[in-house]
Amino acid sequence: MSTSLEATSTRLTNIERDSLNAQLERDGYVILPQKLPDDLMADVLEAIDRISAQIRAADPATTSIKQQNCVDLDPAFLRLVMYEPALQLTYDAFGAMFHLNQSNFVSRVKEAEDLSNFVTSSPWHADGPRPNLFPAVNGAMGLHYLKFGYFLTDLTHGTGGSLQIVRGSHTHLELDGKGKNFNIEDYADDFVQIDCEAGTVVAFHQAQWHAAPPNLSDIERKNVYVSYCPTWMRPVDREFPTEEQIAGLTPEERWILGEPRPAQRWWIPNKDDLNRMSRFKRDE
Ligand SMILES: O=C(O)CCC(=O)C(=O)O
Repeated sequence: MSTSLEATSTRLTNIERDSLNAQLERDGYVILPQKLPDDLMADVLEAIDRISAQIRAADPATTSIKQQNCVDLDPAFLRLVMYEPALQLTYDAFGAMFHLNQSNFVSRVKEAEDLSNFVTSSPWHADGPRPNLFPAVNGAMGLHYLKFGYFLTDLTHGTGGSLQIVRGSHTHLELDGKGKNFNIEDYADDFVQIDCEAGTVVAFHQAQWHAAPPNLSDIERKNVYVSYCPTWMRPVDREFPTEEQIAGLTPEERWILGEPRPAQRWWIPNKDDLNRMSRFKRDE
C-alpha cells in the first residue's frame, strides 16, 4: 500500500471547478464528475473490511460500525484524505489554510431496528458544534467545513440506507429551528436520496441538512466521510500529530494532518506553507 500522490487523471479542470463550486453554493452539495480510482477504492475497502473484522471479533454483538479518526488506522485512509479533487475544491473554499477536520468510515449491515444513533442510521441534522454554536451570518451558517462522502458499495438498489439531503438547506438554520417538530414531508420538493454507484464522491456543506435511513438490504453499506476546515479550527475527531507520528510523510500530508508548529503559523502561513499547497490551486 502506498501513500503516493494521486495520478493527475482525476484532477479537476478550472471549468469543472467553476461548475462544481456553483452547484455547491446553490444546492449545498454536489456529485464529483469522476468516480474514485479502482486501486484506491480497493485499498480503502480492504482496510474497512480488516478493521471491521477486528472490531466484530472483539465484540461479536457488533453489527454496524462507525469508526472515527480512521486516517490514523491505515495508510489507505490517508491516500483518501489526499484525494486531489477534494483538496482542489477545499482550496477553492478556504485557500491554502485548511487541514483535516474528521475522517470516519461506516460499515452498515442490514438493520432490523432504526436506532438513529449515527451508526445504524442517522437522523435529520446539520453538522457542527451543538446547539447551533457555529456563528450565523445573515440568518445562515457560513461554510466552516467542507465534507466529502466516498460511497464504496452499490447503493443504486435504493434500500441500502443512502445519504439523504435537503437541497439548498445550507442557507437555512438547522432544520429551520423546528427541532423535534421537523417533518421531512414539508421539504419533499428538495428531498434528494443519493442512491449512487460504488465509487461515487459527494461533496457537501457542513450546514446541509442530511440523514441516512437504516440499511434494509443484504449489501453492506461501506463508505468514508472526510472533512476539511480552516487551520484555525480544531479538528472534531482527532488530536494533532507529534513529529514522530508524521515522520516520513510528504510536505502536503504533514500540512493536512496538522504538523507541529509555532502558534501564529496556524493563522499566518509562511511562504513555504503556501507553496506546498499550491498543487491544489486553479491551473494557470
Ligand atoms: O449515516 C450517514 O451516512 C450520515 C452520516 C452523518 O450524518 C454524519 O456523518 O454527520
